[in-house]
Amino acid sequence: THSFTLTSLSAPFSVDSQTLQKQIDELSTFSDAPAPAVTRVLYTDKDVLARRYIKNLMGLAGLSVREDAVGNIFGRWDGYEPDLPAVATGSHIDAIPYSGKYDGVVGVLGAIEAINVLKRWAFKPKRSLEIILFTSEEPTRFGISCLGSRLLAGDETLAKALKATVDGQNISFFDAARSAGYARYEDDLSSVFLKKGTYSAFIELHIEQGPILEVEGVAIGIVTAIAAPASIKVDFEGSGGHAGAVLMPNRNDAGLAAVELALAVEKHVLESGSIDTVGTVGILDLHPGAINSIPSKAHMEIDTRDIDEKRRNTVIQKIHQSANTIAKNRRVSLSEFKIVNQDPPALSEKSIIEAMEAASKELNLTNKLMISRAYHDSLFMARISPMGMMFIPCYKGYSHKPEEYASQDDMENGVMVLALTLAKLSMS
Ligand code: HGY
Ligand code: MN
Ligand code: MN
Ligand code: MN
Repeated sequence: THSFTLTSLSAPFSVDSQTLQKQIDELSTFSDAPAPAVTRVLYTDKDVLARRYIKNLMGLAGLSVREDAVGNIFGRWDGYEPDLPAVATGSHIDAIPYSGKYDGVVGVLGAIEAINVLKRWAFKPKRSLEIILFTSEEPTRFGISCLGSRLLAGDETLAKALKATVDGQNISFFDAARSAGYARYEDDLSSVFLKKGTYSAFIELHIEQGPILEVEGVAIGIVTAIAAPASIKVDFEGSGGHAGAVLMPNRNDAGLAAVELALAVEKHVLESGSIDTVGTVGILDLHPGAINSIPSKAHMEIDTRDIDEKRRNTVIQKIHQSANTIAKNRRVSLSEFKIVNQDPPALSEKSIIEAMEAASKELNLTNKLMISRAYHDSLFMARISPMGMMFIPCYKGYSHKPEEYASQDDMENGVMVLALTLAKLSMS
């Protein structure tokens, strides 16, 4: 389906992987955690510095840069048929607390380098090529994952909810956005929604965040589907009291209710009967958080996913039932049980998978089809555009921690496949 190949042009087709590595290292210095950890949260000063760094590289690559009301950043290379739906690629540069410097970043800096590869190759795009830096993929600040790509995909509920959303320091979404220079003129975010058909394809390069490619010695992972994520916020409340003076029969310990529910999450996930069902409690706050005070409030946030949506939804129902049972048995109140998001999985477009396979073969790179257990902005871009994703190996599959690492060679392979796939899709 894609007649454009590596031999269609004669100029050198090569990645400047030294410069790419230098850029990865430089970007990682815009962080609120000491190296080698990276923390870069939406709309913070470090995030603004990192955005400036990326916009500068987009400009140097000859791209025309625009930003939308929430800070999704677009770098465009006009094709010779500029009215055709463009081909887009991109990822994110926000980093959860104490994480690594490759998650998301490889798909943004790698995309800019892919554009430079194509320019050095004297490629002329038919369909315009556009790089998207999604304003924030991680849920860190406002508890909403893929905030930028959900809005690009036209999430009206989210656009409304953001008017009443505050972060952990009670800063409103709009005040935070304005502090970073966004959302200055409008509280109505529908200007962010992309029209369907804006793109003929959206593809994302990302580290695998799993061990399979490294263990099997495969250079490129070609994603066929992205697992269905869900997150739940739960609050238990009890009467608290003195840790010494209140006798056990008279206690209603909110903390113990929360930890019992955390173990119930594990139980319900394991009883799903599939290795593809996962769940954890990544946030557990006890109030007042004093050793000798019985917790009067417990706030917990649950992340559960599965490649099978129905199976995942069954787990959520069981967790909800357990929360009610535990509250009753322990005489605490379940003051909040809020499903923050419960998203369907996304399937990759067959013709994009084929283009990626063809590109990998022409570059003599081993490749394999696989699912993505991590979610990505591609999960939401798939709602408004044919989608594809490719992975490169990362050290022991580590991610969301400072030991996260991808080798220069693996990044070079990923950028070559990305560049050649973009060329094929642009000429299709
Ligand atoms: O959590 C995720 O799956 C993504 O890496 N933020
Ligand atoms: Mn991540
Ligand atoms: Mn990511
Ligand atoms: Mn809460």
